[in-house]
Amino acid sequence: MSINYQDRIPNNVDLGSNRTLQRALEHWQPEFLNWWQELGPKDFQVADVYLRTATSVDAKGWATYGFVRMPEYRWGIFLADRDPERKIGFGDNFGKEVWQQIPGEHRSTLRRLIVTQGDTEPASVEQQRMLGHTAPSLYDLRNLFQVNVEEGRHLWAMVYLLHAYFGRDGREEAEELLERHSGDADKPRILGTFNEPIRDWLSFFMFTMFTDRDGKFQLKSLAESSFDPLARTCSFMLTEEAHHMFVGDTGISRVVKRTLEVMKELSTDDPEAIRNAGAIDLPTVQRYLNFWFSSSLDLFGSESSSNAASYFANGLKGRPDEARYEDHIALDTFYTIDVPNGNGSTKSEQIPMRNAMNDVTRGSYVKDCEMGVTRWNRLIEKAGHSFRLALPSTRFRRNIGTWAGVPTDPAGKPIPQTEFNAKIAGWLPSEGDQAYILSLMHGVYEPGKMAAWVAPPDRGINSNPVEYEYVRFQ
Ligand code: BYC
Repeated sequence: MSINYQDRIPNNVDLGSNRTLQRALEHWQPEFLNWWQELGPKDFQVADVYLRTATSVDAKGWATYGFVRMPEYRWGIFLADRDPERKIGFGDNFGKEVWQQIPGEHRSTLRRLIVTQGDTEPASVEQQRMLGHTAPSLYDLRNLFQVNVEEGRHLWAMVYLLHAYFGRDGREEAEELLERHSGDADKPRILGTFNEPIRDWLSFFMFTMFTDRDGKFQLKSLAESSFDPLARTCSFMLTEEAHHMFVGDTGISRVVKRTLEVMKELSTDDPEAIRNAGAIDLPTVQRYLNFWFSSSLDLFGSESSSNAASYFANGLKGRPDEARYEDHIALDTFYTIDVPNGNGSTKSEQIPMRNAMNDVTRGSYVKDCEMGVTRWNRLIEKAGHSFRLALPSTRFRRNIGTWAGVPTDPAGKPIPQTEFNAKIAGWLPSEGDQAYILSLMHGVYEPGKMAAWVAPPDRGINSNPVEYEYVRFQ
């Protein structure tokens, strides 16, 4: 169904035909806007920002670009078109009709999954709210705001499901999504990474590279759900998510590129000299990468998870790209995980495949992250340097799962706690690193100008030049 922009809430779900639901969402809308004003991007609400807005949900041509003030962005409800032939793709009900309504026995579990997904969206906006003050260029400022408004829309996507399918409980959950806040001592966001502060743009690029990529894999898993409205909304969210990861991936590439230019100019790889020239030395990039990648690994949950097994059995949450697997039942198969053996080394353990679904998804995620690292390393190699960026092991610095609290080095080798305590400061951004990175953060708002620590992008947005005035201040 085409998108209706005449309604107060743009939608392609024929919202006008369900007055009760429409009224409930229209009641939530001002609460969302209040939240946006209070905890959304600070101080840029009257700027005209060159943003894309969804105009249709098909793969091509869904976006239209134009100058919009963020509070006037048309947040709405967009689901990918319904496939009337779609069948359940995995688990105990494989091959049966997908559900247009929620079976009573799965109500609370699905609600929990939708709330957890929904909670991350406003959380990320809250985490990033101060970054506009220190954007390295207008191009980057615009990208930040694009990411922010789309995360706001992803919140709408989950709130629509809560209102439309979960009655009063759903409406209460929708309110609470605006009451928990990132880093709040009393009412924090649900998942760990979404309570970490993002004070600088290197962290923002790491977050959009690694944490938004968790979003990609979780949304892919939910796009397989037997609950068809959830699957359809996640399919469309994925098309928006791609740009967020692009911002992170190319952001880190641009940091590396600039550092390599400075290394060439100065003929040195000495971090001190590189910092004196206002760029970010590669070991510091590695420490930020270690922090955000390891935190994001926790977002996949435990290696062995009875929650994951029951999500899969009941058809609530599948594997990303489930169709690529041969066996969609996964009942009599096993999966091997490495676990600590308690003596400073590891042993293999076989667990039922269904219990391993979190780790299967994490494995696909790690491969996807590796492609980015390979691209960055190619730049370093081409510049003639032997330094290589690397993903730390999935055992390193974990807080959730089999390796939670187990001291290992970045390569995943178990080490004594005392050694870990002595070395961890060198593996993660130190206070000195953070102070240095923060010292580089200054807003650069002249069209085409870039901060000295980051190279310009290869191209602008929507065929516009990099020098385009992507944000116009009043
Ligand atoms: N922090 O069996 P377990 C995105 C909890 S990002 C805190 O190990 P399960 C985005 C877990 O909730 C994608 N708690 O794991 C990115 C459970 O608690 P309950 C967000 C954690 O349940 C950037 C307990 O530990 N979407 O979209 O199999 C910008 C034991 O759970 C953590 C989703 O996450 C953690 N890291 O899987 C904007 C999809 N990890 O229930 C947006 C929906 C686990 O016993 N969520 N726990 O109280 C899920 O599918 C699952 O909840 C998880 C965990 C994959 C997160």
